[in-house]
Amino acid sequence: MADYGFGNPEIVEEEVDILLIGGGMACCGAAFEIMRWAEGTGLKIKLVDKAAMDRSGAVAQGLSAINTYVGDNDPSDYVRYVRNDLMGIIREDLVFDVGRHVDDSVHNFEQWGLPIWKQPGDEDKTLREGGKPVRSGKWQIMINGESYKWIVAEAAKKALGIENIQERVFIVRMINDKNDPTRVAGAAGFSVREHKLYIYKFKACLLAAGGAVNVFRPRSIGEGVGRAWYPVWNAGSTYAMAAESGAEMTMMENRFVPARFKDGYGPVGAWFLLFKAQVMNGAGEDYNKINGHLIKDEKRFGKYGQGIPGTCLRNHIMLNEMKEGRGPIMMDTPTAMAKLAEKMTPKEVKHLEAEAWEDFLDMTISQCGIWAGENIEPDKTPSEIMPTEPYLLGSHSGCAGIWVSGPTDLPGVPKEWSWGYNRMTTVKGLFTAGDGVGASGHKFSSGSHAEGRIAAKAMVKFALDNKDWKPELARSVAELVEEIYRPVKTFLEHKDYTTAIDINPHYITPKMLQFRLQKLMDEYCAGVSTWYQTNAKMLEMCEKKLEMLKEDSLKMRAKDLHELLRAWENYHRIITAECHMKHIQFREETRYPGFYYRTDYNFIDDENWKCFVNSRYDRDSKKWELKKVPYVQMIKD
Ligand code: SFD
Ligand code: AMP
Repeated sequence: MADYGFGNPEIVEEEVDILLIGGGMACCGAAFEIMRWAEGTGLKIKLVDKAAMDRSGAVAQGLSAINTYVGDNDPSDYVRYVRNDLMGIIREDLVFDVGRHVDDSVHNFEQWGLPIWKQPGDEDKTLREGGKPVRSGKWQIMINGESYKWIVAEAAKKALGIENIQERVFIVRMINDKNDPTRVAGAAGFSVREHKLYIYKFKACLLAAGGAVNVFRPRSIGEGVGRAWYPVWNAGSTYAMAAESGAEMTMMENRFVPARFKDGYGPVGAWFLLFKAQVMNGAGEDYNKINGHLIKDEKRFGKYGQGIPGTCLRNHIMLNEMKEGRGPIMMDTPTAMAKLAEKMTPKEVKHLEAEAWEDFLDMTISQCGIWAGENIEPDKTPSEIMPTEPYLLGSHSGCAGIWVSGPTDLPGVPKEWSWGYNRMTTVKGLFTAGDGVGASGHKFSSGSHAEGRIAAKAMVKFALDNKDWKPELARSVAELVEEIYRPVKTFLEHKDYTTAIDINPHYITPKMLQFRLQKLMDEYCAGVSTWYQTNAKMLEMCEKKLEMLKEDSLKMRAKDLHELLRAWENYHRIITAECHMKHIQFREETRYPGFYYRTDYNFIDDENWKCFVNSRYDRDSKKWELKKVPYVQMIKD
C-alpha cells in the first residue's frame, strides 16, 4: 500500500447489524426509538457522526420554535398545508405519516427538559397533560431552545449507549454488496481527528446526514464566508452517497431560498408570525399590499397564487420589488414591537425586548452580532431582509431528496409507493429520514426526529428479516484507501514542485475548487447573481462546466486531515449539484417561482408537469436517467 506521508491510516473494520449515519435530529430520533424494537433481539447497532452529537447538524446553535406540532389540528390539514406550500407536488403518504407521529417526539422533548412556552395559566402543565402551547402560527410553537440539540442528543445517547456511538467520523462512501449490486452492505469514512479509516459492514443503514449547503456562491464574502443560514457542515453527503449507490432521487430540482435577515441570516418566522411584523420596500410601502396581485396571474401561476401564498411565491413578490429597484426590503420591527407594547406593562415591554434578542441568541447568534455591530435596536430601527443563496434540503420549506417506500396502511396510495419497509430507498438496506426524504418537506426539527423513529422501527424489521444474510463488500479495503486518500497522495507527490504550497499546476486546493463550483452554480444554475434565473442554454453550459469540474476534482489536494474533509465535502457537493442541475434541466416549467425561474418556461404547467421528477445515477457510466412519476392526491382539497 502507498505511504500517505503521515503513515498509512490505521484501518478499523467493524460489522454491525444497523448503522446510523449522522447524529442530527433524524438520527437522534432513530437512536432513541431503535432500542425499543431491538431489545432482546441481539442486533448490534451503531451511530457515526461527523461531528459531536451535542452540537451537530442544523440544530447546533439551538432553535426558537418547533415548526411542526400538530396539536389540536388534523394531520390531513397538515398535508394540505404542506401541499400548498410546496406547489402541489408532495408524497402525501409520507407527509401524513409524519403528521400523525410528530407530536409524540415533541412531548418527549418536553419530558427530557426542553422548555416549551405555554399559554397563561398552563405554565405548569406539560403538553402531554393538555397544556396549551404558545403558537406563533397554526403549526409552530415557541420554545426556549438554546440547548435543544443537547437535550435531544442526550436522550439518544442514553437510549443507544455511549459505547455504540462514534463521533468525528466522516462517512464518505457507501459500498454496495458484492453479490447484489442493488443492495448496500457497507460504508467507509475517516476520523477527522485521528489518522484512521473506518469501514463498516451492515445489513441496514440510516443515511441521514442532512441537506446540502455551500453548493451555491453564498452572499457572504471575505471574513463572512462560512456564515450561511443552513449548517455549513452538511455538504450533500446524504444525496451524493445515496445517488452513487443507485438510489432513486426525487424532486431534486427543488431548493429552498429563505428570506432572511441580511448578513446574519436570522430566520424571519417569529417576526412574521409571533411579532406580526410587516415588511416594506425602500420607500416604506407595504409592497405585499400593493403588488400582491402579481401572483394572481393565473396564466403564469395557475391556481397556486389564489389562496395563501406558499413560501416561494412570497419570495417572488419580494424579488419583484428588488428587481424593480424598490429595495432595500425592510422588516418593520419597531412598529411591530410598538403595537405589541400598547397593552403591556413596562415590565412586559422589557420582556418583549428580551424575547426579540433571545429569538436569535437561541438559534442564530450572528444576527445579534449584526444588530450589536450596526447599532440596531429592533424596537427602534428596522432590519434588512434578503433572499439568500439556495439550499438543498428535504425537511424545512423544501422537498429535495430520495424516493422512499411509504407506510402500508393508508388508503388511496399507489401500491408501488410502498415496497415493504417504511423509509427504505430503492436500494435494499438503505434507509433515510429528515433532509434525506424527498417530496415531503415541512417536517422541520420535530418531524425529522419523528421520521428517524419511523425508519428505525422499519430497519429493525429489515435486519431481523435478513438475520442470516452476510454483507460482503463490492470493493476491497485497498481500493477504498486508495480512493479516499487520493487527495493526500496527490499532495505528497507534487508538493515540492513549487515553493508556494497553495499554488501548483498539479493540484487544486479544496477551497479553490469549492469557489469554482459555487461560481458556476451561481451563474448558470439560478443563483443570486442572475436573480435565480436560468434557461436551457445556461444549463447546457452548467453541465459542461460541471463535467470538467468533476474531472478536475480528482486533482484536489489534502495537506492534512482538515483538507481531506474539505475535499470529500466537495465531492459530495458536486454530485448533489449535478443532480440538482439535471432535474432543473428536465422539468420544463417554473414550478417554484421565487426559488428559481426557467426563463424559457416561465410559468407553472400543471398539464405536463404536475408530477414528480425522479432520477438515477449510474456510477460506472457517470450518467443520469430522469423520468416523470405521476403525482397522486391522497387527501381531498
Ligand atoms: O427558524 C454526517 N430548522 C428548524 N426547525 C424547526 O423545527 N424550527 C425552527 O425554528 C427551524 N429553523 C431553523 C432550522 C435549521 C437551522 C439551521 C436554522 C433555523 C438556523 C430545521 C431543522 O433544524 C432541520 O429540519 C432538522 O435539523 C433536519 O434534521 P436532519 O437529521 O435531517 O439533519 P441535521 O439535524 O442537520 O443532522 C445531520 C447530521 O449528519 C451529520 N453528518 N455524519 C457522518 N458522515 C457524514 N458524511 C455526515 N454529513 C453530515 C451532521 O454532523 C449531523 O449530525 S427556522 O429557520 O425556521
Ligand atoms: P422561517 O423562520 O422563515 O424558517 O419560518 C419558520 C416557520 O414560519 C415556517 O414554518 C414558515 O413556513 C413560517 N413562516 C415564515 N414566514 C412566514 C410568513 N410570512 N407567512 C406564513 N408563514 C411564515
